[in-house]
Amino acid sequence: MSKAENKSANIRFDVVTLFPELVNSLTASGVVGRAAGQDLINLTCWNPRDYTHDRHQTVDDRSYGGGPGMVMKVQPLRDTVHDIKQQTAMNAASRRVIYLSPQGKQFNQAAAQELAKCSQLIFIAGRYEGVDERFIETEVDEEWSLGDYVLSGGELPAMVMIDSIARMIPGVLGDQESAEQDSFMNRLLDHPHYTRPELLDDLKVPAVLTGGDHKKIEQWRRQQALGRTWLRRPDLLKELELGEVDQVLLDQFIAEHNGKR
Ligand code: 21W
Repeated sequence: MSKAENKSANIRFDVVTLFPELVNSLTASGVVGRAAGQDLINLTCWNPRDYTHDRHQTVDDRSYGGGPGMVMKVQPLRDTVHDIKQQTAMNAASRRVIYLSPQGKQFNQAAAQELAKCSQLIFIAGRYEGVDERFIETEVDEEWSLGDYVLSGGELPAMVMIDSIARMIPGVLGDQESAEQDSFMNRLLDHPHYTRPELLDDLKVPAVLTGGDHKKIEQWRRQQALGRTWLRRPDLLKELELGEVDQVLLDQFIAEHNGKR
């Protein structure tokens, strides 16, 4: 077994944040809450303000070179990370220090899968204009972004990453939920879903779904998944090598749309 991999499946998330109550709310409900309750994951927040030594508990300072916006100081962040490593004493080979920032690589499902192999992830959530570059150089292993839109800090991105990574840990999802994990997930969009009533105003559930022919249903769902991906996310479809059956289903869908998106 590789030292760098988390085969015990258990994972701990440590989050360095000025807003621990915001991040801790992740464990109050839902899938992640249940996982924490079962000790499949551990989430612990660490406030860099607790690692300051001045009367005002200063964690930020003005930017060298001038301009508006404050920068997070190195010392409180560095002391926090060092204390986490000391107190938690996890195998350094299966531990990552992750800084959330708009300059990072864009997070996706493949990254979630890779990071779920670690046994400890230490997230640094920045506020203000971000952290002193020397903290990144000396303490950070990886820098991740959620995408090209502006947020107020790294807390929500850390929570998003923890949610998606926790779902990959065996036992976190129930049988019903984990059925979704296999097949083409994250390479193809999902098919439409319907529940009762069968007739809503003048809108009927597609007849194939109430007909009881499970082979037909499977085929219809597959075709809808392929068709919607063609309509809405041609970028995803371009990455796929479709099999013969899939190609026929998609060609039929496209023909029914007169070839137009
Ligand atoms: C946002 C800090 C923008 C600084 C360009 C040049 C973490 C984030 C964050 C934040 C600025 C993530 C500027 C997606 C995000 C985060 C806070 C820079 C001035 N822009 N993923 N100068 N989006 N954001 N503002 O915002 O900490 S991951």
